[in-house]
Amino acid sequence: MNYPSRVMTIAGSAAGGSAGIQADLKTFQELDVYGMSIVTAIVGRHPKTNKNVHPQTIEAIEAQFATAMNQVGVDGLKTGMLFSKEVIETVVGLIMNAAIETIVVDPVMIGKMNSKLLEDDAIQALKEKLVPLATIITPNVPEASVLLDDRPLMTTEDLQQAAVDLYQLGSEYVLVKGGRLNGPAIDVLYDGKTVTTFEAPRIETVNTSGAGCTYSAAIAAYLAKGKPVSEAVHLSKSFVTTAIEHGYSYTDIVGPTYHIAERKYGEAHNIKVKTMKMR
Ligand code: PXL
Repeated sequence: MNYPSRVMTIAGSAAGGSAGIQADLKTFQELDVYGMSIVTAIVGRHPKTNKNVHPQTIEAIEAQFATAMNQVGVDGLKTGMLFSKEVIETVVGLIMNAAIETIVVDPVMIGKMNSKLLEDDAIQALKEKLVPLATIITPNVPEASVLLDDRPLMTTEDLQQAAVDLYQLGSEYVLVKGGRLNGPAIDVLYDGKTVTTFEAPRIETVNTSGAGCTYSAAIAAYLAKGKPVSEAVHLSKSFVTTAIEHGYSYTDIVGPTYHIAERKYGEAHNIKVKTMKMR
């Protein structure tokens, strides 16, 4: 058989189309993998009540998962917005039952519009139950800080130490993304022995909505296609950097990245990669 690899996202629906499952599916399509989506919550601000997170029932989540597994099956998985402890525990059960091995956990906590995408009492379940199943976790600076009990993270050296410490939670790899620091966007990958940094130039834009979703979706796609983790991160960093470079906005609200950019313009970003052994 020569079909595209199969990648599933378990995440929230972001109505504006820039983040969440919408960003994941656009990324999967660009990278020529077959995308499936399990919606955990629908994010959309109601004009009157301002309520903006509409969690789905456990039954709905399980039914979607069963459908995708029966109809297609899976070579790789990414998780995004999971919202509650209950959903995390459900997802852990589903992953274990299905014996899924290639898992990218993007520990989504807060959206760019300040939507709360993970409840406070869910953080412990995320750390203790889901992260140990992960091939790789991909926290940004605020997420890494929360996972380390509110440790301040200001420099690339802080991110290296954070990656080393987060490795203790039990994932095979940790990628701490430095895009929120000043200067070049330097991400730190750790596998228990070696720290690898991936550096892209800073792109002056506000239109980065869904960049983190896109990055972790790309990593899941490349892993499902059989790339080793470090190469998957390298290729995905280039993919997301090019998408950010060509980001745009239709309104005065932070806009999406341009998922098509790398293919359309045929330009892969030159990412500087450095490795060093840790003691
Ligand atoms: O970008 C993080 C994110 C993830 N998932 C969903 C979101 C957002 C940001 O708004 O809405 C569903």
